[in-house]
Amino acid sequence: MEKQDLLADYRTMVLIRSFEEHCQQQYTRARIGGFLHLYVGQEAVAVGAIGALKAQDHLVTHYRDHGHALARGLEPKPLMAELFGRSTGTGKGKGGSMHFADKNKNFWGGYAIVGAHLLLAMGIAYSIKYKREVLGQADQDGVVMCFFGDGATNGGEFYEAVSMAALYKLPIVFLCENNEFAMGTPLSVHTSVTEIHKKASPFMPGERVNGNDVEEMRARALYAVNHARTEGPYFLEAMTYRLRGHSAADPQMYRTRDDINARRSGDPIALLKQKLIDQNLLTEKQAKQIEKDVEKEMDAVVQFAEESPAPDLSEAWTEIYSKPL
Ligand SMILES: Cc1ncc(C[n+]2csc(CCOP(=O)(O)OP(=O)(O)O)c2C)c(N)n1
Repeated sequence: MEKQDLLADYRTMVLIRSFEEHCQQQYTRARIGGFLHLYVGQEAVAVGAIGALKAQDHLVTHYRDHGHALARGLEPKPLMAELFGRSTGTGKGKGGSMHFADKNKNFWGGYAIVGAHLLLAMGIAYSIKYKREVLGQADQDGVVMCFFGDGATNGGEFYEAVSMAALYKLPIVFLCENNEFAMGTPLSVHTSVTEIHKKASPFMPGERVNGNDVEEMRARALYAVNHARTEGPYFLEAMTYRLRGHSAADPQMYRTRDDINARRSGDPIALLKQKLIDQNLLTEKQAKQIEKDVEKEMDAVVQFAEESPAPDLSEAWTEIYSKPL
């Protein structure tokens, strides 16, 4: 990777971390309500993998979607406004944390039902192939990247999605973020096959990658995306660790503070910072400046959300169905 790319990735990861920290603060102040699943500790997965996509590619994800949205280039201000339930939000304040989306970025959400979105992603991949091969639309060369957690691979939809994607050789990358927990249940307790990529191995090629290393993540995602575009589905299992609770309301009785502290050595932002410093691409002073700049940006982001108006009452029944009742 070029110097500029790694530094840009570093900044995006710091931005995601800061966005999440501000979400936590605003949740505590009751400015944000409902469920809030933070992405702290997993930033390198989104930044590495989504950076491998082109504009015509598609992104589908689950409820832990803030990092994915920011890595896809959605602006932090309308995202924060969405969390505040304001009319300037990406979904006019009607979707909230679990339903970030932006059709201009081919970012289709943000789904709350564990595993169900794998089938939606597979359906988008099917439509791309159908348009290209049956309707003769040669410009249809997009790839779908679908994010989900390790827990999601225990549901039937997972097998339906990988099976059909393989059958039709669909242009899709299945990206499992193995953060070692499904809510409070550790990996070894919720699944008999803990090397998650092996669950998909009868259907498609795949591999386990270090999801805390943004460079490795980008390199393997580029390979996976190219494979999906030219040959068919590919499976990536990104090993990472969730440094916060499952949601903002999780008392984390299933692990100790010492358990979490022991895993801070794998913090993807600290790892990338050290790598950049070792390679003389960044100094401590420049790193501090990046953090300061991001903090300043976030203050403006929160202010924008705070000052934005609530949706008009007349909006309560609009945009619920694609064809209004
Ligand atoms: C069908 C369904 N069952 C249960 C839930 C409740 N639930 C929300 S998140 C979650 C755990 C999912 O864990 P994982 O797929 O590993 O993703 P992570 O939260 O770790 O990112 C569960 C059981 C749900 N939202 N949908």
